[in-house]
Amino acid sequence: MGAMDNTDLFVCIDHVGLAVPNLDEAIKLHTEVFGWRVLHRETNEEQGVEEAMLGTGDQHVENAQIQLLAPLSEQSTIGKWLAKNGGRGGIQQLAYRVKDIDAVCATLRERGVTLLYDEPKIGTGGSRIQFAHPKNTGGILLELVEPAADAAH
Ligand code: V0V
Repeated sequence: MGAMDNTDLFVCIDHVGLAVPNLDEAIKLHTEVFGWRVLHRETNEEQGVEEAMLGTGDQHVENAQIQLLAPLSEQSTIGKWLAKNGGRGGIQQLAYRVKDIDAVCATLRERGVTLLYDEPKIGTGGSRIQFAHPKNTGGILLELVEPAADAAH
């Protein structure tokens, strides 16, 4: 598969992922104080998270979302991240939306980026997700998201 043009790589910022110790408390803060709305909530056993996607009241196709990520166990990725960060919440990941995750992954691999999984895994709302290790990205955990075909965006 040939490399893509840079303009074809990312559609927009899909979401910013916040690690939180307690999902209900975090939802309360972000809805009651900051005015976000809960768009979707689910448990993803494979990723070890209970998560909620938050959007603005007037959500358009390319509005970024906030993803609240609470750990299912202390050994999960988010559990370990929280332990390393003093148990407090914080920004854990930045997620870019893509149209064709397989093509984007192939291009990034050609450019020397280390991706975590051989094949994309299932993310929120039936999306396909992949991550680039922070060592290749200037210290940020980058996620790629290809929304499910029937998703609103
Ligand atoms: C670790 N490091 C980070 C980081 N986590 N840097 C920036 N952002 C993060 N979130 C750095 C850490 O400071 C170390 O740097 C190095 O990476 C190794 O750290 P570690 O504590 O040993 O961490 P690991 O290697 O156990 O885990 C790091 C990886 C892990 C990236 C492998 O977080 C991972 O598998 N992430 C992908 C899956 C994920 O995040 N799932 C939860 C969200 P130094 O000290 O070596 O310089 S699920 C989700 O997003 C869903 C469902 C969705 O979007 O739909």
